[in-house]
Amino acid sequence: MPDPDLTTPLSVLAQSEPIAPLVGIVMGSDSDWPTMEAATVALDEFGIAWEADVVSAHRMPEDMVTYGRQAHARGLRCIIAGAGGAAHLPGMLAALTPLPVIGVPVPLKYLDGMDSLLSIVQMPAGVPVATVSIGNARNAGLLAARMIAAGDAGLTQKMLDFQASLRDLAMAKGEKVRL
Ligand code: RP5
Repeated sequence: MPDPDLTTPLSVLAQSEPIAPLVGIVMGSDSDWPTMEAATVALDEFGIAWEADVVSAHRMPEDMVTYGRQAHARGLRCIIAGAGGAAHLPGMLAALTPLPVIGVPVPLKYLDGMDSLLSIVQMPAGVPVATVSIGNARNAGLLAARMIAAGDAGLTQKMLDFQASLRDLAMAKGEKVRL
């Protein structure tokens, strides 16, 4: 049961329906939101409650520490963290929380997101971040859904149905090129 003193996040940029969020989505800047929003779409498809906010590792380090320290006690089950450039947010949160952290490398104007990718993926042993491909916040949302679905028969069935729909889609694409 989450501590009632810790049930309110620092602030909220956006959130799903007002029930206790299971997934916390944070990003270094509101300029990351157009990329990160795809995670919320994926979570909505599975009916998983989320919250989203800007928690910058470099511009608001103390708030980042508070977010990371409180996330578990607030009832979150997973954190999705996106950042661009020198993208330290996912790794720092992984150091602060026992929750699984999924990192989203946000592509910026220069270097095509390779800087973000390498900043997030090269974590030292002992502090894991599950890094998705550059800009792929949808996969971050789907991976979070799989984590939440583990041990939940209803959500697992939804994931199986979703995977079957991917096969149907791929088969339909094949029809277009098959003789
Ligand atoms: C990073 O710096 C943020 O995650 C963002 O991707 C990037 C640029 O931020 P803004 O200058 O647009 O606020 O920390």
